[in-house]
Amino acid sequence: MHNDQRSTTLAIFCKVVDNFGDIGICWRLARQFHIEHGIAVTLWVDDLASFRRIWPGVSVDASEQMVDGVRVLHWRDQDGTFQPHDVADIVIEFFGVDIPPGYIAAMAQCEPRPVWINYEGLSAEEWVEGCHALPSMHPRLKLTKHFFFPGFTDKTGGLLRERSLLDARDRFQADPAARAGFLARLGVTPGEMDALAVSLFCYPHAPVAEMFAVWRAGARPVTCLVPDGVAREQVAAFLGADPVPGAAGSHGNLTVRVIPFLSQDDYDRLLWSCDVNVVRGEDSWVRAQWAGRPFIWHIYPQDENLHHVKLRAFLHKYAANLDSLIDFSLRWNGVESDVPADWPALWTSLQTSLPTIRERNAGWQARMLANGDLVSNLLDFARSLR
Ligand code: TRH
Repeated sequence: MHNDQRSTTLAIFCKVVDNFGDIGICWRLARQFHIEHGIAVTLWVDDLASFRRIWPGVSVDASEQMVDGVRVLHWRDQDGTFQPHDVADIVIEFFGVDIPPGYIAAMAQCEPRPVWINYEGLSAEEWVEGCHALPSMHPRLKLTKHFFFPGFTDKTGGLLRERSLLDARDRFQADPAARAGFLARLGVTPGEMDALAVSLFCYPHAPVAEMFAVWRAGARPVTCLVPDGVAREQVAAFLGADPVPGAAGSHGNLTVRVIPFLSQDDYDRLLWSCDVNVVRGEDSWVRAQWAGRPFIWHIYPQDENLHHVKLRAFLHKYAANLDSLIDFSLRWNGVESDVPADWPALWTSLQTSLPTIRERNAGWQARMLANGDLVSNLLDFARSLR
């Protein structure tokens, strides 16, 4: 961004919601800006313990630390005075978090002004295209921020995807020994690997007990791999034991195994290894799309069931005519209907469609690839504003 020799600087402000929401996306953004574009990134984050869960190299006590080349600052409060030289060339506020007022005042003194981005949530709704890249003037200061929306079309910011992601996935998926070795490291036995493998990452209200009952009574052996802390109550009830990593139990045709909470890179390997992935929120949902395996999305709940609108918008784009996937996804997310959910029938129908869903995913990926990757798109946009 600058004409001098120093690299572009970028700051991301991230507040963790509901245990560890949003740090997943912010950390992925930070790493990619740094690794692929040589940008000096500072990540401000309020909850280092949550951050550490997805990236074990993080120290929870440090007010400032370098993590894989990214400067991480513990964002404790809104205090502090800042000078223009403290301000990054590009400032990203994540999901409209309030940047400290002193930092904003310093932004207004910079010449030229930094590019100020409000990074929004991913949605397949039609209105997103109309709002992507819109400016918003600061009410008092001579500053403008711009909305940046990830999305599924070329009129949005696209999806997060690292340059080497799909090659790494292809190599892994072409190598059965890599899968076997990876799963063995997580404690999965050879017998469990031969069953239909399902990874489970969902919010606590998902109908997990209902699915466990279906898989247990089903004709086909299922291994369900659950990272530590996910669906804790339902997993404990199934196992009849504390759901700590390494705990496993089988009833009928279902084995449930608790695995450690993985680093983001290993979590990708888990998605690449499984036949079906249950994912949630935003980042794991996008990773599941790139993994190329059938997935069920558990969307983050919103007031007045607004999330059901968002869910339907995605299913409309992604799963048109795949009724089994649509029906299962709506029920998994608590969309009510006149009749109670028939979980055995929903699963049987979904299972029959798995090969079709896999094919659909390949076409979907080709379309998403054509939109470019989000980080490159964001940088192009930022450069166009300077
Ligand atoms: O953390 P989430 O629940 O995120 C959500 C969404 O961003 C949502 O829109 C937001 O508003 C809500 O937070 C509060 O789920 P998400 O986005 O999938 O992020 C989880 C991250 O955890 C993701 O980067 C993958 C990572 N992960 C691991 O690294 N290891 C694991 O073992 C698992 C299960 C996940």
